[in-house]
Amino acid sequence: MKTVYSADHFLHRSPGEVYLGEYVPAFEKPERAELVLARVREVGLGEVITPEVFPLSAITRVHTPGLVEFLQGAHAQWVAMGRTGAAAPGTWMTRGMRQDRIPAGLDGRLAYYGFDCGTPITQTTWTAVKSSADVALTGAAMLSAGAASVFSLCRPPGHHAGSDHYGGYCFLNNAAIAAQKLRDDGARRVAILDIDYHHGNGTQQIFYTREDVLFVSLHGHPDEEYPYLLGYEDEQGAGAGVGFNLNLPLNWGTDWAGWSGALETGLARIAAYRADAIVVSLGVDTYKDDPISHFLLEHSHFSQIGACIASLGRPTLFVMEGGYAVAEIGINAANVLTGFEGAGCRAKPQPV
Ligand code: SP5
Ligand code: ZN
Repeated sequence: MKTVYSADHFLHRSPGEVYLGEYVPAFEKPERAELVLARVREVGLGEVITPEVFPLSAITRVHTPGLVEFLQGAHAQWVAMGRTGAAAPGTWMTRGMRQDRIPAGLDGRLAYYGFDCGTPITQTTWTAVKSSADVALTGAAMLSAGAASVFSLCRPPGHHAGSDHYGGYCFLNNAAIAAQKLRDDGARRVAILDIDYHHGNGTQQIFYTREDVLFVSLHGHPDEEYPYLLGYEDEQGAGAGVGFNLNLPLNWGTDWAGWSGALETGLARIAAYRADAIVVSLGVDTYKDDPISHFLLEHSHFSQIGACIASLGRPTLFVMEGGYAVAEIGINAANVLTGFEGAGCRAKPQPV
């Protein structure tokens, strides 16, 4: 399996975030991608290639031009107002406020487009964000050209970014952009399997009314876990998309027994859907020692996850998302990929 990677990811480095009431070093940091890349090389997964550059029109297939222009220009406007540091919101849109009018000023647009303050925009963030989307798009193009599997080593991650909002360390939704590219290249049905610890609220929102992209997500229960307010089991899609959104929320303390049971349910849904291609939002923050998460998966379980996904027998694009146990992120991510290549799933989903 080839890996797509861009060193431009270094151009996004969050100065820090508020965690449990304290300002702490950012969990989402450049070392993450470097350690995944090092492990990919160590296990001999395959060639590592740099991405092609795609036009913004590939991004605005799933994001509003307003969000894209905002992300591109926000930091320059921040500096023009005489400010230093990174651009971040201090207030947010909520119930009873105008949702139909985008404020002209920068702070208003931060409040409109952003949904947390852990996703700061620095002077060079946009270049990193664009390269991450290009890493995903290049992987999708390789799949369209006949590759059986590709690993898009995206950073920053993407699955919390919706059509017109960003947050959760995510600015553009790399997996959604890739899924749309696969559709535009001719795949009739695309399934997105999101195994990051957090609910992929952005991906769900982007495809919620569509039947051509199935969204299946295993994640911390929204009653107790970020991003909250989305990811409940009764969210099954709307309009033409009814039945094409499957949330499998799991409680804190979920171990392999509980998690793998949900994976089996999710894979069976994808098999029944007869997807032409699969995009995996690959977060490894389900690991037992992840500093911000509460599931209990171990190294060997990540290999089994890869093998189970392989049993679907479909072209598969892996898109890197979260994972903050940095010392072990390479082992966990690469185990999914080598598990996929080696196969050997114990609980095979039954294709219909
Ligand atoms: C891509 C991705 O994994 N984004 C995750 C963003 C999570 N940011 C907020 C972290 C808040 C942690 N919640 C506190 C739980 C206390 N144990
Ligand atoms: Zn996550």
